[in-house]
Amino acid sequence: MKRLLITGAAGGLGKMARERLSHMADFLRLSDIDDLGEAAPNEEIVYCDLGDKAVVEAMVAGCDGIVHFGGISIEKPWDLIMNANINGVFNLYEAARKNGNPRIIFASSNHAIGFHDQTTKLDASSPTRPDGLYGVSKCFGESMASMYHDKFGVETACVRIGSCFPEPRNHRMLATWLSADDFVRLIERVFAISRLGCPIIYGASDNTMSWWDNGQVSYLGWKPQDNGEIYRAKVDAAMAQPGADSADMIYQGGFFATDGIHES
Ligand code: NAI
Ligand code: 15L
Repeated sequence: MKRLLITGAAGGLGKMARERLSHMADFLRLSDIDDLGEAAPNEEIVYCDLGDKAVVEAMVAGCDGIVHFGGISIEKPWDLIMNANINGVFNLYEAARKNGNPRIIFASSNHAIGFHDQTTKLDASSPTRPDGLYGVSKCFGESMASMYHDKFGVETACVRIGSCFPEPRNHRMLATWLSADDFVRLIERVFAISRLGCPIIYGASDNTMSWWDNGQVSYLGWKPQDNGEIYRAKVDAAMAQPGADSADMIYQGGFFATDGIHES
């Protein structure tokens, strides 16, 4: 690619992508509302609130691919979610439609299906069961991606990311963990494959404990290689395993499922 856009580049995953994806394009265009520091010679920095349609269009112009990490990433008041994850996603897809249909990775979340219980195995056809307003916004993003694919041919990988941190932080994340290495391997496949379509992909490593089946996207050729299980002893030593009646042991989305509406 000539130019790959990374939104949310000041965030946790955006910083990882900034470090790890420079081999994929001549230029990385990095965008956020937060500080992005100095641009390296192969980087362009664009400050952009995703809720601002005109600025989003300028941000997307000239990009051949988009890794869309920008937005509200946990449960928050609705006005924040609406600006970044609802209006922002619409603005991004309109900008893509008007600028040559760059391929998109949409950072969806396990919280789109977080109300399913942990005994249920899900695949790409399973119904969504969002566990909060944030999860609802991710279902909206997946629907937006689907419509822009069917109607306008914009291709998107909707990645229902589990928990992408350096290590699993609790017992639930032994199942939901996605290593940065496995995520980078997935991003490489998404941009390498000739026909992507608009698949739903569960973003998890090859964890021994697993609730998700990626069989329907085997055509991507993505083979996660890491396994959260190697951290089990460390997690056990750091904290007691929650009781069987705890949200973290019942719902795939863990405590998000029992969290209330954040009014302010
Ligand atoms: P983060 O919260 O660290 O980064 C999100 C970035 O988006 C921040 O730098 C923030 O400034 C920016 N942002 C927020 N509102 C914005 C707006 N209105 N306009 C422009 N930029 C705005 O989140 P993280 O962990 O890096 O996640 C990245 C994406 O992946 C998010 O969309 C999140 O929902 C998704 N995700 C992440 C998971 C993880 O385990 N890290 C799990 C599931 C989904
Ligand atoms: C998410 O969607 C969040 O962005 C991230 O911060 C974690 O909470 C993750 O899900 C998770 O469920 O572990």
